[in-house]
Amino acid sequence: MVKFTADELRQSMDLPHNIRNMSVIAHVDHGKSTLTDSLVAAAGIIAQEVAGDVRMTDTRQDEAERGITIKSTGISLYYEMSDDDLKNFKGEREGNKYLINLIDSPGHVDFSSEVTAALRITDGALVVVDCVEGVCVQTQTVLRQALGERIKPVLTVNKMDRCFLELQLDAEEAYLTIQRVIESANVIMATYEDPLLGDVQVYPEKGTVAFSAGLHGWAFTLTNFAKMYATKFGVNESKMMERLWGENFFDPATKKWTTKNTGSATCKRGFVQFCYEPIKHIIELCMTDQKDKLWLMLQKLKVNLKSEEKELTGKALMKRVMQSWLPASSALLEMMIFHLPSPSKAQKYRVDNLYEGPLDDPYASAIRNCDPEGPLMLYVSKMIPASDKGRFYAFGRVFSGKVSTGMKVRIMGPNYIPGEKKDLEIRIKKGLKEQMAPLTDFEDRL
Ligand SMILES: Nc1nc2c(ncn2[C@@H]2O[C@H](COP(=O)(O)OP(=O)(O)OP(=O)(O)O)[C@@H](O)[C@H]2O)c(=O)[nH]1
Ligand SMILES: [Mg+2]
Repeated sequence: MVKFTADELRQSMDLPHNIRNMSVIAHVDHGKSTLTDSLVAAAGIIAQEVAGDVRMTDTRQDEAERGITIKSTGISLYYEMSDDDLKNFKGEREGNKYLINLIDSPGHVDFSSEVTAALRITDGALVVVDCVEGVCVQTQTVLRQALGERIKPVLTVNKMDRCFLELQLDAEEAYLTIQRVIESANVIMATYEDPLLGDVQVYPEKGTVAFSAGLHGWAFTLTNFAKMYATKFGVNESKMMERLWGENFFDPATKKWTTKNTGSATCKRGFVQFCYEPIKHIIELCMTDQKDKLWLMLQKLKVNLKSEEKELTGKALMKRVMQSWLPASSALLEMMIFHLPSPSKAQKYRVDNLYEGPLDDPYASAIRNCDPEGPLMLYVSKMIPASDKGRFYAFGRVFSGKVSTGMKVRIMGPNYIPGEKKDLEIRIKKGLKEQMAPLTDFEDRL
């Protein structure tokens, strides 16, 4: 059942600090639409059991038939986070209710104009990379495009189940594979040093990289595991996260952390010992039907399954167990809320990219301040044909002011040049005359 009402969604639009506008970008087939399903399921729009299979954002018949995304699809999701989830969040926020406007984009190069349209109206991007295939050519292209638009990226290393089930990599090999994937994404990001955007590279130890298996609905960031182990090792969570990545090794025999492998048989990398191997163990217990051992493990992890779920076997059991232990939605939401900018924050620096007029005029200021009382500034990123011929729905984002039916709007086409009248149209819809006010001063400029 949908976990929010239209009213709640509307109210959350008034809290700009609690909004994230983001796109999901990647090379074709790296699992964007499948992963998006987990987020859609967490908002209650589809059931958890079918998440990953229905690909909710592939709405068109040709998309469903071909199993490929052709058009970008936007979806607004509303979540209530717990105080505990947000306890380490240092940024501005107003309460615990969050609105995520997400656009699932196509990865195929033929449809890249859809990605361009999506990027302009978002401030953050979830970059999805298949852990086996790595950073491919279209990942590079869309990542460059995103950075050019001053969009802040976070990364998820996806299809992690392939490491366990398909390749059966040993843990250290898997670590090196994942590390290479992250490094190759960072190589591209490092070339986009932008003082306004800050460091755009991603780091597992800072929580800007997630590890996911969209098909099975699970994902984690090192935050998840740091929370589990911080008390055990008597350190705070951020220190623990650092130990769970890179050259940090632990030997249970001596109970010592080192920055080099000591060569002892029990000395292993933090990530391997505390993240990868526990997951591998649970997956093996599910796949080999060793239920007694599995229940014991789950009890320790405080994961409760319903009795009918305990009857499942094999992959179905693994999917349910992993979904309950490390729900993809929690890890991804946390990463998006903590590390992607809100419109209030992003519009301060993105105004240069968004507005071609003088940057000190009232329109630029309204965008910069994400001002609901300012003049209406709306960017239409695409036109979607309506069912009656010749009519379209305009899909876009309001950067300032408020939009409603009956307003007089000045439409600046793609060839419009500030100060000229080319490609400019004024449309007035009947009714609501008083709402024209914010736009009349717009005319004075021309
Ligand atoms: N093993 C595995 N397969 C996955 C996973 N996620 C997606 N897939 C499979 O990968 C294929 C592509 O998934 P999609 O979600 O359509 O990928 P996409 O990135 O949205 O593709 P486009 O939008 O067409 O670029 C499908 O066959 C999925 O079942 C995963 O976590 N693990
Ligand atoms: Mg897709």
